[in-house]
Amino acid sequence: MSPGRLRLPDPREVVDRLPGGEHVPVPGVELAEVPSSSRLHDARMARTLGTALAVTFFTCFATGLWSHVQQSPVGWLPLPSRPAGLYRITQGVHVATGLASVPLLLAKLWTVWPRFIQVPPFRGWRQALERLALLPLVAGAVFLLFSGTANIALWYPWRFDFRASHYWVAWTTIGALLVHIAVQLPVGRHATPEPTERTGLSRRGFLGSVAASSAVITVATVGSTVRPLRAVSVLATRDPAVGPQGLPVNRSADAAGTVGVDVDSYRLVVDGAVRTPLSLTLDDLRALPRRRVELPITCVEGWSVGASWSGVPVRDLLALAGATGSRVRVESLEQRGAYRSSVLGRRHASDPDTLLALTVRGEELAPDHGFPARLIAPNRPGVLQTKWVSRLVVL
Ligand code: HEM
Ligand SMILES: Nc1nc2c(c(=O)[nH]1)N[C@H]1C(S)=C(S)[C@@H](COP(=O)(O)O)O[C@H]1N2
Ligand SMILES: [Mo]
Repeated sequence: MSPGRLRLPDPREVVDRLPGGEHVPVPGVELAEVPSSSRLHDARMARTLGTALAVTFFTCFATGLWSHVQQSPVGWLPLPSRPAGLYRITQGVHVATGLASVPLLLAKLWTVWPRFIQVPPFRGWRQALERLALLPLVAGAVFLLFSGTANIALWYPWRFDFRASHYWVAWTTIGALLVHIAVQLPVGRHATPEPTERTGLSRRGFLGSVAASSAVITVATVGSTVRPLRAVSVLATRDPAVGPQGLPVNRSADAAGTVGVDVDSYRLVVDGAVRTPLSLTLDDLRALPRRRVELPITCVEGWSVGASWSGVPVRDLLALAGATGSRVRVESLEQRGAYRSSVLGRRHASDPDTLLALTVRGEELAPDHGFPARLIAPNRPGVLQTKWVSRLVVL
């Protein structure tokens, strides 16, 4: 380094400068001196918080992609219907790790902020690249955490499609994160100067409060899916025990325009790729052999609740109609609305626990839960558990 290009501080002040003195393991990636000498702004702190964030972000990314393929299936990946509670776990983990990332990200930005204002902003092309990757990384991380939190809080302050934007920003953020890690990894291993300053908040105290904030956020929200914690989950946007028949409702029968279904004229139609199309009255349907299953409703927005359902297995209806196809489009009485129909893949359509449910917790379905019949299938996001079902089209 040429001294003329840097404003070097007094050597006594740079003992724990970011990220650590004279270690220059990768040409051009040496991290510049910054005007702060606190141990809370040093490379070790940045790396500790960065490691925690990498864990939560990769977990969010993996579980998010998993959620994405449930709703936008790809041909080469047949979706399993087992284990029955898998999606409940992956989506619960997605939302919980996402929310726990909020204090981590704030702490990380606070730790590294002196580097954003350092002069010169970068030295060499490697550091320039690293700096450039920070833009999509920071902007993307903030966007994901903000849009995700707003989504589960049922606040939609945007005009764009949440799923599409959250999905593509996730890819760019993870790409930028990989670049960031690739550049920082060799630097980090060498930079471990012991801080000299002993005043103010200690390293342990700072990390402890960040960890405590994450823990409080988790406990305060995870009760929307971990039922025993519902009483202490004061920030949870859903109480999994509140709603008709003790189950929350996202879209009510009123909102869907399916209130007061005429029981006499109701028909369940099974057609499409079948030998004998069916048109069953509600009494016909009720007279068929039923099965009872214990399955959760798992909303993509992070709440979930298990219940016992009984109804007619979809595969029995397909057998009755002599289905020649293996996938099924489930259609609702609802006329408009993004979730008025869903498709059962081969494995879900043939799973004995995939039901056209007629009861929940021993009672006829409440209108809000899909009276007279609703789909309930194992390992499936709530958005695809179609309510007020009136037609199965075999594909
Ligand atoms: C507070 C943090 C977060 C929350 C509350 C959150 C919430 C959500 C929710 C509710 C969905 C389901 C959307 C739907 O199907 O309607 C979702 C999907 C997804 N999330 Fe997050 N998220 C957060 C952070 C992240 C992060 C950090 C990443 C990636 C690094 C990520 C990646 C994804 C992906 C890839 C999907 C699938 C999108 C799709 O279906 O097309 N999320 N998230
Ligand atoms: N026809 C129809 N079915 C639907 C929906 C909808 O809007 N329309 N919402 C879905 C969503 S997002 C969820 S989480 C579940 C919730 O089921 P519940 O209201 O019985 O708890 O229903 C699903 N079924
Ligand atoms: Mo949902």
